[in-house]
Amino acid sequence: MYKLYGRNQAGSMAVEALLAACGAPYEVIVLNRREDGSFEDFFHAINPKAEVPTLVLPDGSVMTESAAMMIHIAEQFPEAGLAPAPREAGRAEFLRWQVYLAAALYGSDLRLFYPQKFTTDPGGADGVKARAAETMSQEFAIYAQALGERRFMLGRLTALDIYAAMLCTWAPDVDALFATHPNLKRMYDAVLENAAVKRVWERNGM
Ligand SMILES: N[C@@H](CCC(=O)N[C@@H](CS)C(=O)NCC(=O)O)C(=O)O
Repeated sequence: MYKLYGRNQAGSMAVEALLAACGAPYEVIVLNRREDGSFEDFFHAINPKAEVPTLVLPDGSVMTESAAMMIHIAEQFPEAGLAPAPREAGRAEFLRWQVYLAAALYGSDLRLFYPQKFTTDPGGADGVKARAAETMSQEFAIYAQALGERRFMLGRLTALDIYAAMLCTWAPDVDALFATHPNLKRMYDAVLENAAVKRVWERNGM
């Protein structure tokens, strides 16, 4: 049984959706923040960075980093076909974009939503936020250009598209994002055609 620590609509949403789409046995522990914004003490003991998603694997070991989880889970359930196998065509592209989304776009999202964490200057948060929004639009544009006319980045639904769909929901103006990049909207809608993903989106209050 996988145990996923998450928060609704946060980075755990894509991991939860992938577990569901793979038919994996899992439970979700939805964390709430304390008044000061921090998570409860017990969670710090599981993940010293106290970030969601945090995944406890069936063998009891703890995994952090959402991109690694997406790759690992998809590999554990090859019959679900949600990632190309290591020697299959598209594997390099899969890894490239999965890491790109996590390192670039997720990073920009964090700077946008938690700007104060990225500066020691008490008046610096607005600048961090403004630059993060600019960077994020460039990063979405690069992803959209690579997607081109395809419904899914690799031609069929993979973990990558589920993760990309989650990131779209974090854009400061989702309607504007989709108006600028209709192919991202097409990809997003196609991801949500998966019944398991849709159920998880709904459970997350989307
Ligand atoms: N690199 C990590 C980033 C995880 C992360 O920063 N998650 C955010 C929510 S999306 C978080 O838990 N931040 C701390 C907080 O909310 O207090 C990953 O990809 O899993």
